[in-house]
Amino acid sequence: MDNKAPKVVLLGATSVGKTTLIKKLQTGIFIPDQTPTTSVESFSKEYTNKNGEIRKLSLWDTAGQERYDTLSGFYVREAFGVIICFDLTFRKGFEQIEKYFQKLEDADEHHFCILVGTKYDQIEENPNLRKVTQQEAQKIASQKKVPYIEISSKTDYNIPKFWNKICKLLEKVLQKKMESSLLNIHNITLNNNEVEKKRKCC
Ligand SMILES: Nc1nc2c(ncn2[C@@H]2O[C@H](COP(=O)(O)OP(=O)(O)O)[C@@H](O)[C@H]2O)c(=O)[nH]1
Ligand SMILES: [Mg+2]
Repeated sequence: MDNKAPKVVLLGATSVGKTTLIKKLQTGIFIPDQTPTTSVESFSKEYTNKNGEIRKLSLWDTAGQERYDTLSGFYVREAFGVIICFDLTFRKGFEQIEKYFQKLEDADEHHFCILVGTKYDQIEENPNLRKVTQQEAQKIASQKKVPYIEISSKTDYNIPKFWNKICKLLEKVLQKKMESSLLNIHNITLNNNEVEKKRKCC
């Protein structure tokens, strides 16, 4: 575990493919039939930003079962980014994504979020398996003001695009955090100067 790299947390119901996606990003391989995640696991991955600087982000896998909800909430609070996953072939799971969006209310002030529809390969193989249309997922994403992307860890569909997207979103968050901490330092300096002025005049 890398506690220094900015945390990006994956959320979503059991079996949507969170662990498989993380392993795919980690190894480049689709490893089917992951053992169910029962705690929180993480791994760090490097990326190069547009200025050519090498940065790291830490992806945190969570368990989808309700009994782990408090635990995942704890990680969301510290997260710089949240990836909400749902399975494109499982309608009921999609109907539950609101609860993951609600967790964001507890998140750090500056964070990003992205909505991800998983297992696109199954739809490519058999379009009848699609249980959530692109339009309705896009509509929810637009309402929540977050990007939406459909991916497949199995065929690699949109995986590089997804990875680039989260790196860019993280860069924006880091920029905002830097600006806000500079602003805080500026405010502290201003306030101190005010105190200094008052002291001098009294
Ligand atoms: N066809 C297909 N199956 C997937 C994909 N991603 C995950 N799976 C399968 O979905 C099941 C649950 O995946 P897992 O990563 O354990 O889900 P998690 O509970 O969200 O971590 C496993 O059998 C995976 O092999 C995908 O992109 N395509
Ligand atoms: Mg898992």
